[in-house]
Amino acid sequence: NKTERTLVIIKPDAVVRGLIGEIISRFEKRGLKIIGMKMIHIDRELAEKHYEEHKGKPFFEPLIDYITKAPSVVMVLEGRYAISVVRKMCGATDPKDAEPGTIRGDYGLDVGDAIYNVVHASDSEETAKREIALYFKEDELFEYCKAAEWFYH
Ligand code: YYY
Ligand code: MG
Repeated sequence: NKTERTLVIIKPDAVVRGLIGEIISRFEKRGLKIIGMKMIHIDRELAEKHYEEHKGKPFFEPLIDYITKAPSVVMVLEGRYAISVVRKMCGATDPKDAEPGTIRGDYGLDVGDAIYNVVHASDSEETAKREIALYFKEDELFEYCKAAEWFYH
């Protein structure tokens, strides 16, 4: 049993398509706890930091254009093995390869210059730590008990 925190971004394509509620709802129903959440318009500086591992790749500039094109909703989710569980819920990077039942497999398909794929999720403990710190200050993350926790503990 391991409790983890992970960063999720509801990307600009999902925001402008009106999918914020749908996506948040999936994570809530799965049992993940939202411990931080806000809407931000990611600027180029932050986008380049976030995606620094992809700097120099052919899709880097289109990716930065995409993620800065409209506001995003960023959130920190906490739960049992949250990092791998949330990655699985998001599905394969290219929506055409994502299984139905995943967020990308249910809501993505069209792509722009870059792969417009609805959501981002941290892929390891190390990246989760780095990405959470990129978007949230300590006092923007909250500890609270969900109503059902008495049942399990
Ligand atoms: O972690 P994940 O988002 O699933 O994929 P990454 O390989 O880290 O790539 C980050 C981001 O870059 C991806 O969500 C879409 C975009 N991208 C792209 O536009 N074209 C590619 N060939 C690979 C990735
Ligand atoms: Mg990645």
